This record gives sequence, C-alpha cells and structure tokens, in this order.
Amino acid sequence: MALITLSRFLIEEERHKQFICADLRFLVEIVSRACKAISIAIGKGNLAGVLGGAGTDNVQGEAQKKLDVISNEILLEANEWGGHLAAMTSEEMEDPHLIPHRYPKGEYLLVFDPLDGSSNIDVNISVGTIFSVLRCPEGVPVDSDNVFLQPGTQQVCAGFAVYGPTTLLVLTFGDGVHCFTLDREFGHFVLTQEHIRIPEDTREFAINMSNARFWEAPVKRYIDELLAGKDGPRGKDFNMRWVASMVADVFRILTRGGVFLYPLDSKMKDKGGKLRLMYEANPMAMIVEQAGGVATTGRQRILDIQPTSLHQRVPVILGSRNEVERVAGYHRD
Ligand code: AHM
Ligand code: MG
Repeated sequence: MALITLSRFLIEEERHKQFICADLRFLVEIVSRACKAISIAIGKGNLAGVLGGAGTDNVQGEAQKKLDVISNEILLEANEWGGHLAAMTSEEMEDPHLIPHRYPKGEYLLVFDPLDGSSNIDVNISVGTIFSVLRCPEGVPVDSDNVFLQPGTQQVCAGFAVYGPTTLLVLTFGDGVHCFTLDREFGHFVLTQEHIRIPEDTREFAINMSNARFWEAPVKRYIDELLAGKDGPRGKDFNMRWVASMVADVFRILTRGGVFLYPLDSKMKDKGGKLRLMYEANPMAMIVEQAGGVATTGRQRILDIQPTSLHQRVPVILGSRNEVERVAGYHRD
C-alpha cells in the first residue's frame, strides 16, 4: 500500500472532510518543516557546537540552552512570511511576535514551546516541540496579549514533535490523533499511527517523586496507594517512568497508557504549577482528550480554563481515563 505522507494526509483532510482549510494545511506543513530543521540541528549535537547553555535567561527566569534559542528562531522564521498567521507567542519570549509589516497577515495564531524538556538535551535524552493553533478573534488588537487568552477548547489544532530515536509528529485537528514518523532519507513525515486511543486502565504512572514532600493531600494519597501495590487498596503493582520531557512521557501514554502528574506543590504554589497552560497543558490536553484520555488540574478540566496571562502555569494530571478520574475524585473528597 502507498505510504501516506503528511502532505497527502493534510490534502485529504481538506478535500474529503473539509475539516481543515488551505491556510491551516499550509500552517501545519510549515510547522512540520520547522520541526524537521530542529531535529537536524539536535542530531548534529556537539559536532555543530549546539549543546550547552546560551548564557541567557528566558521570561520564566530559566537558563536557556543554545538549542532553546535556535529552535525558537527556526519556528519564528519559518512562520513569518507565509501569510497564514496574525501573530505567534513562545514559551521562550516575554511578548508575542507580530508578523512584520512586509508580509501579509492571516487568521491564525501560533503558540509554541520550541524545545520542551531542554534540560535533557545535553544528556542525549528525547526532547520535543509542542504547539497549538488558535483563531485570531476579530475586534481585539493583534498587538495585545488578549488575542491569545482563549480557553483550550478554542484550539483548532494541537501537536507535538518528539526528537528521539525516531522523530515523530503527533497531530490533532479535533478529529482523532494521528502520528507521523520522519523518513530521514526522503525528508518527509509518513503516517504511522491513525486514531490513537489511550487505554482506559494502566499500571504505569509518571511523576517527579523528589517533590513528594511538597504535594497536596489528594496526590499524596493517590501515589501512596500506587506504591503500596498488591498489598494496598489497589490490589495490584504499579510501575513508574519519568523522562522529565513531557513530550516523551505523553507519547508513551498515547502508546500504552499511563498517568502523568505535574501537580500543584507548596514549593511553587504562588506560581500556580510548573507547566505552562498555553504552551504545554492546553495542546497536550487536547491531544489526550482526542485520544480518549482525560486532562485535569485535579479540580478543573484543563481545556475549560480561561487564561489570564500568556505565561500562566497550571497543575497537570492527564492520561488513562480511569486513573485520572480517580485522582480528580480524591481532590473532590
Ligand atoms: P521546559 O519546557 O522548560 O523543558 O519544562 C517542562 C518540562 C517537562 O517537559 C517535564 O515534564 C518537566 O519540565 C520536568 O520537570 P522536572 O525537571 O521538575 O522533573
Ligand atoms: Mg516545556
């Protein structure tokens, strides 16, 4: 059977399902090309001198890696000229990036974390790019942050790339979740998994255990029960995985189920959580829900949150339906 490339997949989505329009198709093609360029830069590593710190801090006060800056530049440059975007915003920049006057403007907004998990880059562990697409609302000045402050339910597309043993692109337009693998010889993405479904039950969890003493009671209770295994109230053993790259942890959950938690903890309570709503939580929540999973802060569905600022942080609990609902239940108790 003929391979379905990303280009063909997108054309067919547009032609048969009228789910996406030409501009959105173009946008995703451009983002996928930028991901390819990032994947190549990462693959060169020390040979191209791209590893290590950039010597700068981002808006969150986190030290930037050279590849954080390079990936951000690649995404900005690739998406400026096409006429499909009104503006972009990135985890690595304080303010949104407006489309320069010399280029036409389009109806979409692009939101991205250019290199998620970049603390892993120097130790050769998988990292990725996360992105989300919104429509630019009419009547709101495009140079204000407010155009971006839309709940996750308004996303028209969400996706992420994983730069691991293979380079993957996971995509949703609100009609299921599909995964494409980069064919490095031909240079294009090929459809390798269609309509991914997250198993409802799991025996695997992902959390940074070193934060245990800072967690709230419902999360403590949940993890204690998992750790008690066969002898505890759950009556079965659980296994733990924590890559510290959300892209890799979420891809594992899409593939074989699991639950991922970056909950609220007392150390970062004033910040609202660790992960960013617009750049990480919303796109991942849309993908997880589209694959039959659940994504919550513990108290609220992530996609229903009305953002109040561009770099807002939230607690994130997502993955296999029955486990995530149990954690949400413990929060209600
Ligand atoms: P980043 O976007 O600055 O890389 O931060 C997000 C990452 C996630 O990919 C990952 O789940 C988490 O931070 C890991 O945090 P920790 O180092 O506290 O375990
Ligand atoms: Mg990130």
